[in-house]
Amino acid sequence: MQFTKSIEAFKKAQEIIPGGVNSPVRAFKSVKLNPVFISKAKGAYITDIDGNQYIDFVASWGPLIFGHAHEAILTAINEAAVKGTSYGAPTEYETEMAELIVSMVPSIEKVRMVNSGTEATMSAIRLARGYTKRECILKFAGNYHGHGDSFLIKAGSGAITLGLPDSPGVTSSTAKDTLIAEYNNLDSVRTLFQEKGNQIAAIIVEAVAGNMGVVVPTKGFLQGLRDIATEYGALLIFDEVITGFRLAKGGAQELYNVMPDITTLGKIIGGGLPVGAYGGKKEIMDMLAPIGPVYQAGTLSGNPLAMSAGIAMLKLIRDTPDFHAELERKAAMLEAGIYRNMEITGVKGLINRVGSMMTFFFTNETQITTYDEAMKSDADKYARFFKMSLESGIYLAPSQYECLFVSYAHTDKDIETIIAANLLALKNL
Ligand code: KE4
Repeated sequence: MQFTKSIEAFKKAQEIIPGGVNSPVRAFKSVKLNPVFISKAKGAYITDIDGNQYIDFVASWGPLIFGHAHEAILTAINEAAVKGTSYGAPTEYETEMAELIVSMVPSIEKVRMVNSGTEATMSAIRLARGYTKRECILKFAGNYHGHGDSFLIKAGSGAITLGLPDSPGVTSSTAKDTLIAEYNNLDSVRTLFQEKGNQIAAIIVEAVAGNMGVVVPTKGFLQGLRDIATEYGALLIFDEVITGFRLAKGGAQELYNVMPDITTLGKIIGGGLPVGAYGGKKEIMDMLAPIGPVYQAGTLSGNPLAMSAGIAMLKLIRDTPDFHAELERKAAMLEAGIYRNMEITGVKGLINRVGSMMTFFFTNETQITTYDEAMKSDADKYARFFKMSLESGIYLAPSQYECLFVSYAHTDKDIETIIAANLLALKNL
């Protein structure tokens, strides 16, 4: 493979865009490579501007669970676009989207659309603070909830990838209101509540963590959070921006049968267009302007293009028979193949997986259930693995601390291809 055009394009982009990218993880910094610039994608495949084609396991970081340029989604966008792209006035698209979300996500009675996962989580904690009249929020080291100031303390995703878990620009007065606990450690949560329980507005958690690599909630962890929040009168917020609609029609809350007070959504509900949402009980959501005092607004919130794409996507998920079972089958096939490859090559590692989201950690640990265990992974080995995978036509997340996503568009042959490429890469690590 050659990357001449991407190298040129990156050089040019860096002159006028900070780091040459509009989101840091795309810069391929932690895998020490020039990022590939994409020209097109269809189904499970993505093509860069040098004409190299890859099987895509990033899926635009999760949204494209049916693969790229799905006919039903393109048709929906086109039908909406010819009638105008945004009105700044209510449309029936928004009501239809809200009906779909309420019908599929068990804890949501009312929902507000925004334009990104970050906007959803920022708004959700403002709502929780307004509803409880408390100021602190509790998050978990390694969890990433977007780039809102309150979250950029011990954050995951790009913040870990680039070694920047805390960000300059976040004021000390903001940071003091964010309490940090350890994922899968209920004692660390209980201790903070014993100290500051009556000041904590909400716990916000990735119900299945995807931003320190995949870390699965241990038995009782999510229910434990539910019980502690209820005991102290705090709200429980499930950040389901990744897991929503991916792990089940009703996301992680359906899979684990634990009901949060507020759920944040994004990615999949936009069908690849910019969308976020947050929803919960009527009593809480009715605190929002214009009926309540908690303010939140957005010029393009609920715009007809994003709504039409998201409605088409949610209907595909709702109406495709055995949709999640099929994702599970393919993802399990991939996991088994990689474990076979580790047996053959003697490479040490482990996979954390729930449904179609997984992470292959290069590690000597026998389990990874906490941030500290995840941080022991060998990011340099991952970088070498990433490069060999890319050159074999496999497009993975350019970071050890992200997810590999299996989509409905991946065929069994695609899974066999990535398993073969994985073996080749492990043999040459
Ligand atoms: P956005 O603002 O990027 O739409 O969503 C923020 C967000 C919120 N919550 C969770 C659990 C998330 O994973 C995200 C964003 N995910 C990252 C990748 N893990 C987006 C990729 C990027 O930053 O470019």
